[in-house]
Amino acid sequence: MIRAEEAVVVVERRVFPEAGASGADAGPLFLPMAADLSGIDFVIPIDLEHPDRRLYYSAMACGGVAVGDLNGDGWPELFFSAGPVANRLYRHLGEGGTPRFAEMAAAAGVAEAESWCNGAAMADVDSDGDLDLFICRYDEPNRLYLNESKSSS
Ligand SMILES: [Ca+2]
Ligand SMILES: [Ca+2]
Repeated sequence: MIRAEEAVVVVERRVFPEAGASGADAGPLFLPMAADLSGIDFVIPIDLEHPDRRLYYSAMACGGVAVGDLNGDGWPELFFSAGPVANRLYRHLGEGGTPRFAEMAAAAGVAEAESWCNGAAMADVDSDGDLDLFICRYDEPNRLYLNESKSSS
């Protein structure tokens, strides 16, 4: 299990060593960031009492991640499909500097707390200029959520 304090967020852009002239001298590509700083405290638990616990033995166990600017403010949101627990949608607070997020899956209507979700993608499916969210669910139909952010603003 990954502890919340081990959650990693990119805090600095670096060039991959193969692409840059300075190579490995540039230091690490990623730095760990504490959950209390980022606001991302998401953990997929191992719930041995869950009715679908058999999924831990297959590739269906873990969730997926989708990243995109859902509200059009120029900052990327993070969506985690979460297997045995409710999904998480972290809205980027857009403050610059250290990235900070606020969880809003239930408010956005994408928590899917009763489903075992195991994948996600963002794309502008209806060509209205905003990203929509596709969520894969185990043993039930997948769901496409059309983003209504633009129509409600
Ligand atoms: Ca955003
Ligand atoms: Ca759209």
